[in-house]
Amino acid sequence: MERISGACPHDCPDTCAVVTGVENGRAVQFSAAGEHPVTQGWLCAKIRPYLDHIYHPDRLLHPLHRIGPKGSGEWQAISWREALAEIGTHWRDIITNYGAEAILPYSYSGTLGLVQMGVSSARLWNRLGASRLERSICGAAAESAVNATLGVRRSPSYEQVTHSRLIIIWGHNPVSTAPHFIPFLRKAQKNGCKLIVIDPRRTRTAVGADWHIAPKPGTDGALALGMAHVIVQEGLQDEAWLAEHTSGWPAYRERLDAYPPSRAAAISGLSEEEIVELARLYAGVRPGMIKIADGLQRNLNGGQAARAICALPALTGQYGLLGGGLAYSASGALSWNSAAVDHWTECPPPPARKVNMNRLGAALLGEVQDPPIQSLFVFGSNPAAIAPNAARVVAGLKREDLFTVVHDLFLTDTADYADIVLPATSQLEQTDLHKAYGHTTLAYNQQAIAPLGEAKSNWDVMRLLAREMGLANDWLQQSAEEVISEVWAATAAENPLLKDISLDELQRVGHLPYAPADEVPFADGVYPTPSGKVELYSSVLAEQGLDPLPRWIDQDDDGYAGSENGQDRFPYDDSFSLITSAAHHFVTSSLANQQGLLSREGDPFVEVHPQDAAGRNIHTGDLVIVENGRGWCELRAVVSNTVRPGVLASPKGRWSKFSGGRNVNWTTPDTLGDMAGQSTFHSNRVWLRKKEN
Ligand SMILES: Nc1nc2c(c(=O)[nH]1)N[C@H]1C(S)=C(S)[C@@H](COP(=O)(O)OP(=O)(O)OC[C@H]3O[C@@H](n4cnc5c(=O)[nH]c(N)nc54)[C@H](O)[C@@H]3O)O[C@H]1N2
Ligand SMILES: Nc1nc2c(c(=O)[nH]1)N[C@H]1C(S)=C(S)[C@@H](COP(=O)(O)OP(=O)(O)OC[C@H]3O[C@@H](n4cnc5c(=O)[nH]c(N)nc54)[C@H](O)[C@@H]3O)O[C@H]1N2
Ligand SMILES: [Mo]
Repeated sequence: MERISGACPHDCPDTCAVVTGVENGRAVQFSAAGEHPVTQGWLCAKIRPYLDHIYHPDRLLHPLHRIGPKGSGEWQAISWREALAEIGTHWRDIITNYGAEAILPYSYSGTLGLVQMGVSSARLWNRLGASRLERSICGAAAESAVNATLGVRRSPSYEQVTHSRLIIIWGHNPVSTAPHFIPFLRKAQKNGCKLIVIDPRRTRTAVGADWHIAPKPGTDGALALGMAHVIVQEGLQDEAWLAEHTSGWPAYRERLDAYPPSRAAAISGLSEEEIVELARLYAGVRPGMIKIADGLQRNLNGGQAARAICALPALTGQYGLLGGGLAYSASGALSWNSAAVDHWTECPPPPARKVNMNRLGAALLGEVQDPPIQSLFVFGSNPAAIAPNAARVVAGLKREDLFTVVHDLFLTDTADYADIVLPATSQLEQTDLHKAYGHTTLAYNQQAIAPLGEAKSNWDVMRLLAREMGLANDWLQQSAEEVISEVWAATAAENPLLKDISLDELQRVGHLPYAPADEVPFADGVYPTPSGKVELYSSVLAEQGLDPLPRWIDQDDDGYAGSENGQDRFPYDDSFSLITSAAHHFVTSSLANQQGLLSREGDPFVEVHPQDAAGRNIHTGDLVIVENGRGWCELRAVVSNTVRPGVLASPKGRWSKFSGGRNVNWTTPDTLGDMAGQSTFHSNRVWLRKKEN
C-alpha cells in the first residue's frame, strides 16, 4: 500500500495533515498524519469516514446539460468539449452585449487550498474582467475589527492555552468547529484554568465550562463595554500598559460612561451581578485568554462587538502575554505574495466592480445593474443552501435569461438550477498547498488517486476556460505544481518566515511549521496599525466613516421591511431570535449529504426553550414552522433548556432538497452588518408555531 500525505481542505481552523493509503489506484485507508502539532494523530467525527465522501454513490462523474425547466432535475450527460464550447458561446455573447462584468464567479470555502481556492478565484476572472465577489459571508466584520485594532490577525498557538489561568470562549464552539483545540483546553483545565463560555446556546463547548453565560444574541458589544465599565470603575485597568501600548484610551474611557452594568444587563438579558463578577474575574486572573471565532459577529452589531472584545486584553495589559491576549485567527501570520496569486498587474481590465456575496438573490433580481448579471459560475460553494434569504437566491437562480454553470462534486441545491453542471475532483484527486487560519503549520496535499470519472479540479477548469476564451497568458496554463512553486518563490523572496523551510522538504514530509509554537503574538509590542499601537480609537474606521470607538446600537431584523410576502399575522413581542450555528457533523453544507453523518445529526431540528414550547403546545419531535417576512421552513422541535427563552437555535448546512424543500436560510436576512459588508445570519427574528396536521 502506498501512503500519500495530504491536507484536510475543509473550512476549519485546524487544517489537519492526513495520510491516504492507496492500493491499486483506490484509496483504502484515510487517517491522521503523525507528529502534527495540531492534528496530533486523530481526526474529527466529520473527516474520519472521508472515504464515504470520496466514493459517495452520488458523486458527479460527467458534465451535465439541463434539458427540462430550471430546477426540474432533468439532465443529459455531455462531453467536456461540448460543455466548454457552450460556456464559451454564452460568455462571448454576454461580453459583446453587456461586458465581462455581467459574468459573476461565486466561490467560497468548499476547499481552502492556495491553488483550488485562492488562485482559482482570482487569475482567470481578473484577466477576463468579470465582476469580483465581495467575500463577506463568514468573518469579514471581525477581520476588519481585529485588523483595525491590532493591525494584523495573529493568534496564540493552541498549545499556549495550557499557560492560561482563565479562558473566556466567547461566541465560539470549538468542540464542533475547532476540535483539535479541545485536548489543549482540557489540559489547561486540568492545570486549574477556569473556563467561561459566553453563548446564547448551551453548546457542546459550554457543557464543559465552569461558568456558562447566555446573553441574548447580538448583545456582546454591550456586554464587553459593560465589563470594561466595571473594570475602569473599580480601577482594575493596567494604566501603564494603556499609556505605553494604546492610542485613544481617554476617548474610549469616556465612551464607557454610556455602558454602566445596569444598561449592559438590560440589553444582554444578564443580571448586573453576572456582569460585575465576570469583569472582576477577567481583570483579576492573569493570564486570561479570550477566544473568539466568527459566529459571534454574524449580526448587525458584529464588527463593533469584536472591537469591544478586542479592547479587553488591552485594558488589562494582556496582549503579548503568554497565556493571555486574544485568540482569533492566525491568517495574518503569513500572507502569500498577492501578485503571484492573482497576476493583477498583467490583467488589462481594471479591477471590476464588487458584488456582495450576501446579496446574491438581490443582485440576480436587479439590485446590480449596468450591467446586470447575465451569467453565474459557481464553484466550491452552494449558495442556494448557504446564502441568506434563500427564497430570493432561488428566485434569482430561476431567471430564464441567467446562464448558470455549477462546478461541484455533487448535484447540490444550487446545481439543481444550473444550465451546465461540471464534475469536480475531491481533495484526494488534486494537488494543493494549505495554510491554516488556526495555526502556523503548512500542509502539502499530494494527489493520491486519479480523478473519478471525468471530474476535474477547479484550477484545471480555469485553464480550460482560459483556453476557450482565447486568453493566452502562460500563468493561466501552469500546472498546480507550477502555480505553487511560483507563489512559494515570490513569498519566500519577501518573507523571512519561509527562509528556513523549502517547498521540496514540505512536499516530502507533508507538513512543516513556519513559526515556532511558543511564539507569543505581540510580545514585541509591535502593532502594525497607523499609530503603531493598539487602537482603542481606530483611525482606520474613522476614515471609513464608521464609529471609531466600540459601541452597541439597537438593531434587529424581522424580514418584514421590504419583503415580498410580509404579512402582519403575528405581533413582534411574540417573535424569537433564531441563531443558526455550525452543525457538529457537517462543514456548512459540505458532507451534509453523507448518510452516516446525516443519521448521527438526525432530522433538521430547532431547539426551543420549554417555556416557549409549552405556550404553543410543542413537544420534542413535533414538526414546527419557523417563519418571517422572508420565508419559512419546517423543522423538528427539540424542547430543551439549551437555549434561553426567546431564542431558537437550528444548525446551518442542511440541504433544502433533503429538508422538505427549504432550510433555515429561507428565513435569514440578507441585510449587511456594521462593517465590511458582513452577513447577519444571526440578526434574525422569526415566529414559531406547531405545524397543523
Ligand atoms: N463542525 C463544523 N465545524 C465548522 C463549521 C461547520 O459548519 N461545522 N463551519 C466552519 C466555518 S465556515 C466557520 S466560519 C467556523 C465558525 O466557528 P464558530 O464561530 O465557532 O461557529 P458558529 O457555530 O458559527 O458560532 C459559534 C457560536 O456562536 C454562538 N452565537 C451566535 N450568535 C451569538 C451572539 O450574538 N453572541 C454570542 N456570544 N454567541 C453567539 C452560537 O450559538 C455558536 O455556538 O467553523 C468552521 N468549522
Ligand atoms: N444560516 C447560516 N448560514 C450560513 C452560516 C451561518 O452561520 N448560518 N455561515 C456561513 C459561513 S461562515 C460560511 S463560510 C458559508 C460556507 O458556505 P460554502 O462556502 O458554500 O461552503 P459549503 O456549504 O461547505 O459548500 C461548499 C461546496 O463546495 C463543494 N466543493 C468542495 N470541494 C470542492 C472543489 O475542490 N471544487 C469544487 N468546484 N467544489 C468543491 C462542496 O461539494 C460543496 O457543495 O456558509 C454560510 N452560511
Ligand atoms: Mo465560515
